[in-house]
Amino acid sequence: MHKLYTSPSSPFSAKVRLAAQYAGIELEKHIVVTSEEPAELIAANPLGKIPTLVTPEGKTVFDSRVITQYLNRISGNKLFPRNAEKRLDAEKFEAIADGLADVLVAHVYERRMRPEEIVHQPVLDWYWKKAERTLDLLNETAPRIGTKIHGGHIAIAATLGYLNLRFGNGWERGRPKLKRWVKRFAEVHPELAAQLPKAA
Ligand SMILES: N[C@@H](CCC(=O)N[C@@H](CS)C(=O)NCC(=O)O)C(=O)O
Repeated sequence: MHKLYTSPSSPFSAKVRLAAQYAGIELEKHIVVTSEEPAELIAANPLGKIPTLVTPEGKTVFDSRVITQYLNRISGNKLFPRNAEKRLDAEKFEAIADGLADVLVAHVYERRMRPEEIVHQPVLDWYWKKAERTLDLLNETAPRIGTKIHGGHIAIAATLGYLNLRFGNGWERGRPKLKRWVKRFAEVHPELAAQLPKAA
Protein backbone atom coordinates (compact mmCIF):
# COMPACT_ATOMS: atom_id res chain seq x y z
CA MET A 1 0.00 0.00 0.00
CA HIS A 2 1.05 3.64 -0.40
CA LYS A 3 2.23 5.28 2.79
CA LEU A 4 1.51 8.98 3.39
CA TYR A 5 3.26 11.14 5.97
CA THR A 6 0.56 13.60 6.90
CA SER A 7 -1.03 15.64 9.67
CA PRO A 8 -4.73 16.31 10.26
CA SER A 9 -4.43 20.10 9.77
CA SER A 10 -1.94 20.40 6.86
CA PRO A 11 -3.71 21.82 3.77
CA PHE A 12 -1.31 20.19 1.30
CA SER A 13 -1.72 16.83 3.06
CA ALA A 14 -5.50 17.26 3.04
CA LYS A 15 -5.36 17.88 -0.71
CA VAL A 16 -3.48 14.60 -1.22
CA ARG A 17 -5.84 12.68 1.10
CA LEU A 18 -8.86 14.07 -0.78
CA ALA A 19 -7.27 13.31 -4.15
CA ALA A 20 -6.40 9.73 -3.17
CA GLN A 21 -9.88 9.04 -1.83
CA TYR A 22 -11.55 10.56 -4.90
CA ALA A 23 -9.29 8.53 -7.19
CA GLY A 24 -9.91 5.33 -5.20
CA ILE A 25 -6.35 4.89 -3.96
CA GLU A 26 -5.95 3.58 -0.44
CA LEU A 27 -3.36 5.22 1.80
CA GLU A 28 -1.67 4.04 4.98
CA LYS A 29 -1.54 7.34 6.90
CA HIS A 30 1.36 8.08 9.22
CA ILE A 31 0.62 11.14 11.32
CA VAL A 32 3.74 13.15 12.09
CA VAL A 33 4.56 16.41 13.87
CA THR A 34 6.98 18.10 11.47
CA SER A 35 8.49 20.38 14.15
CA GLU A 36 9.78 17.24 15.91
CA GLU A 37 11.64 16.29 12.72
CA PRO A 38 10.77 12.58 12.97
CA ALA A 39 13.59 10.38 11.62
CA GLU A 40 11.33 8.35 9.30
CA LEU A 41 10.03 11.52 7.62
CA ILE A 42 13.50 13.06 7.28
CA ALA A 43 14.78 9.78 5.81
CA ALA A 44 12.04 9.94 3.17
CA ASN A 45 12.24 13.71 2.55
CA PRO A 46 15.24 15.75 3.74
CA LEU A 47 13.07 18.88 3.66
CA GLY A 48 11.02 17.37 6.49
CA LYS A 49 7.81 18.49 4.83
CA ILE A 50 4.42 16.87 4.51
CA PRO A 51 2.79 15.48 2.51
CA THR A 52 5.43 12.91 1.58
CA LEU A 53 4.28 9.71 -0.13
CA VAL A 54 6.11 6.38 -0.21
CA THR A 55 5.04 3.99 -2.97
CA PRO A 56 4.62 0.22 -2.42
CA GLU A 57 7.98 -0.13 -4.25
CA GLY A 58 9.63 2.16 -1.68
CA LYS A 59 10.00 5.22 -3.92
CA THR A 60 9.37 8.59 -2.25
CA VAL A 61 7.19 11.20 -3.94
CA PHE A 62 6.89 14.89 -2.99
CA ASP A 63 5.82 17.70 -3.03
CA SER A 64 2.01 17.69 -3.11
CA ARG A 65 1.70 18.67 -6.77
CA VAL A 66 4.09 15.91 -7.81
CA ILE A 67 1.96 13.56 -5.70
CA THR A 68 -1.35 14.62 -7.32
CA GLN A 69 0.16 14.12 -10.78
CA TYR A 70 1.46 10.70 -9.69
CA LEU A 71 -1.97 9.74 -8.29
CA ASN A 72 -3.54 10.91 -11.53
CA ARG A 73 -1.26 8.63 -13.56
CA ILE A 74 -1.72 5.52 -11.44
CA SER A 75 -5.51 6.01 -11.31
CA GLY A 76 -5.88 6.27 -15.10
CA ASN A 77 -6.50 10.04 -15.16
CA LYS A 78 -9.17 10.25 -12.45
CA LEU A 79 -7.85 13.61 -11.20
CA PHE A 80 -7.08 15.74 -14.25
CA PRO A 81 -8.96 16.13 -17.54
CA ARG A 82 -7.36 14.60 -20.65
CA ASN A 83 -8.28 17.63 -22.77
CA ALA A 84 -5.22 19.91 -22.80
CA GLU A 85 -7.06 23.20 -22.26
CA LYS A 86 -9.25 21.84 -19.45
CA ARG A 87 -6.22 20.24 -17.85
CA LEU A 88 -4.33 23.52 -17.86
CA ASP A 89 -7.29 25.19 -16.10
CA ALA A 90 -7.38 22.43 -13.47
CA GLU A 91 -3.62 22.69 -12.88
CA LYS A 92 -3.85 26.47 -12.59
CA PHE A 93 -6.58 26.18 -9.96
CA GLU A 94 -4.40 23.75 -8.05
CA ALA A 95 -1.49 26.21 -8.25
CA ILE A 96 -3.56 29.18 -7.07
CA ALA A 97 -5.06 27.17 -4.18
CA ASP A 98 -1.59 25.91 -3.20
CA GLY A 99 -0.22 29.46 -3.42
CA LEU A 100 -2.97 30.61 -1.07
CA ALA A 101 -2.12 27.74 1.30
CA ASP A 102 1.56 28.80 1.13
CA VAL A 103 0.82 32.34 2.37
CA LEU A 104 -1.62 31.10 5.03
CA VAL A 105 0.93 28.59 6.34
CA ALA A 106 3.65 31.28 6.28
CA HIS A 107 1.32 33.59 8.24
CA VAL A 108 0.72 30.88 10.86
CA TYR A 109 4.46 30.07 11.09
CA GLU A 110 5.45 33.74 11.45
CA ARG A 111 3.28 33.90 14.58
CA ARG A 112 4.10 30.40 15.84
CA MET A 113 7.87 30.28 15.36
CA ARG A 114 8.88 33.77 16.53
CA PRO A 115 8.77 35.24 20.02
CA GLU A 116 5.84 37.67 20.07
CA GLU A 117 8.06 40.77 20.22
CA ILE A 118 9.74 40.00 16.88
CA VAL A 119 6.67 38.94 14.91
CA HIS A 120 6.89 41.25 11.91
CA GLN A 121 3.44 42.78 11.27
CA PRO A 122 4.30 44.18 7.80
CA VAL A 123 5.11 40.69 6.58
CA LEU A 124 1.82 39.37 8.01
CA ASP A 125 -0.01 42.20 6.20
CA TRP A 126 1.85 41.38 2.99
CA TYR A 127 0.78 37.70 3.23
CA TRP A 128 -2.79 38.70 4.04
CA LYS A 129 -3.03 41.03 1.03
CA LYS A 130 -2.02 38.13 -1.22
CA ALA A 131 -4.65 35.94 0.48
CA GLU A 132 -7.41 38.58 0.03
CA ARG A 133 -6.64 39.02 -3.68
CA THR A 134 -6.59 35.27 -4.26
CA LEU A 135 -9.90 34.79 -2.43
CA ASP A 136 -11.44 37.55 -4.59
CA LEU A 137 -10.25 35.76 -7.71
CA LEU A 138 -11.65 32.43 -6.50
CA ASN A 139 -14.96 34.12 -5.59
CA GLU A 140 -15.32 35.10 -9.24
CA THR A 141 -13.81 32.09 -11.00
CA ALA A 142 -13.87 28.91 -8.85
CA PRO A 143 -14.87 26.00 -11.11
CA ARG A 144 -18.44 24.68 -11.01
CA ILE A 145 -18.93 21.63 -8.82
CA GLY A 146 -20.54 18.47 -10.18
CA THR A 147 -20.21 14.83 -9.21
CA LYS A 148 -17.08 14.77 -11.40
CA ILE A 149 -14.41 17.07 -10.00
CA HIS A 150 -10.68 17.54 -10.66
CA GLY A 151 -7.46 18.36 -8.84
CA GLY A 152 -8.29 22.08 -8.95
CA HIS A 153 -11.58 21.64 -7.04
CA ILE A 154 -9.83 19.39 -4.55
CA ALA A 155 -7.00 21.85 -3.91
CA ILE A 156 -9.43 24.75 -3.40
CA ALA A 157 -11.51 22.70 -0.94
CA ALA A 158 -8.39 21.73 1.03
CA THR A 159 -7.08 25.30 1.26
CA LEU A 160 -10.44 26.83 2.21
CA GLY A 161 -10.79 24.12 4.88
CA TYR A 162 -7.44 25.22 6.31
CA LEU A 163 -8.45 28.89 6.10
CA ASN A 164 -11.60 28.18 8.15
CA LEU A 165 -9.64 26.10 10.64
CA ARG A 166 -6.87 28.63 11.32
CA PHE A 167 -8.48 32.00 10.54
CA GLY A 168 -12.25 31.48 10.97
CA ASN A 169 -14.93 32.40 8.45
CA GLY A 170 -14.45 36.20 8.27
CA TRP A 171 -13.23 35.73 4.66
CA GLU A 172 -16.82 34.86 3.62
CA ARG A 173 -17.87 38.52 4.03
CA GLY A 174 -18.18 40.03 0.53
CA ARG A 175 -17.52 36.65 -1.12
CA PRO A 176 -20.97 35.01 -1.28
CA LYS A 177 -20.15 32.91 -4.36
CA LEU A 178 -17.13 31.32 -2.73
CA LYS A 179 -19.09 30.72 0.48
CA ARG A 180 -21.75 28.91 -1.61
CA TRP A 181 -18.97 26.99 -3.40
CA VAL A 182 -17.77 25.52 -0.09
CA LYS A 183 -21.33 24.59 0.88
CA ARG A 184 -21.93 22.92 -2.47
CA PHE A 185 -18.66 20.97 -2.28
CA ALA A 186 -19.80 19.57 1.09
CA GLU A 187 -23.29 18.75 -0.27
CA VAL A 188 -22.15 17.07 -3.49
CA HIS A 189 -19.16 15.25 -1.96
CA PRO A 190 -20.04 14.39 1.65
CA GLU A 191 -17.86 11.27 1.32
CA LEU A 192 -14.76 13.52 1.20
CA ALA A 193 -15.51 15.52 4.37
CA ALA A 194 -13.34 13.31 6.60
CA GLN A 195 -10.21 14.24 4.63
CA LEU A 196 -10.54 18.04 5.02
CA PRO A 197 -8.16 19.86 7.42
CA LYS A 198 -8.96 19.30 11.09
CA ALA A 199 -7.40 20.42 14.35
CA ALA A 200 -4.59 18.03 15.29
N1 LIG B 1 5.10 22.92 -1.61
C1 LIG B 1 4.88 21.94 -0.59
C2 LIG B 1 4.48 22.62 0.71
C3 LIG B 1 4.35 21.63 1.86
C4 LIG B 1 4.33 22.33 3.21
O1 LIG B 1 4.61 23.53 3.34
N2 LIG B 1 4.00 21.56 4.24
C5 LIG B 1 4.02 22.08 5.59
C6 LIG B 1 2.79 21.62 6.37
S1 LIG B 1 1.32 22.31 5.73
C7 LIG B 1 5.23 21.49 6.30
O2 LIG B 1 5.59 20.36 6.06
N3 LIG B 1 5.86 22.28 7.18
C8 LIG B 1 6.96 21.85 7.98
C9 LIG B 1 8.26 22.43 7.52
O3 LIG B 1 8.28 23.29 6.62
O4 LIG B 1 9.28 22.02 8.11
C10 LIG B 1 3.81 20.95 -1.06
O5 LIG B 1 3.01 21.32 -1.92
O6 LIG B 1 3.78 19.80 -0.60
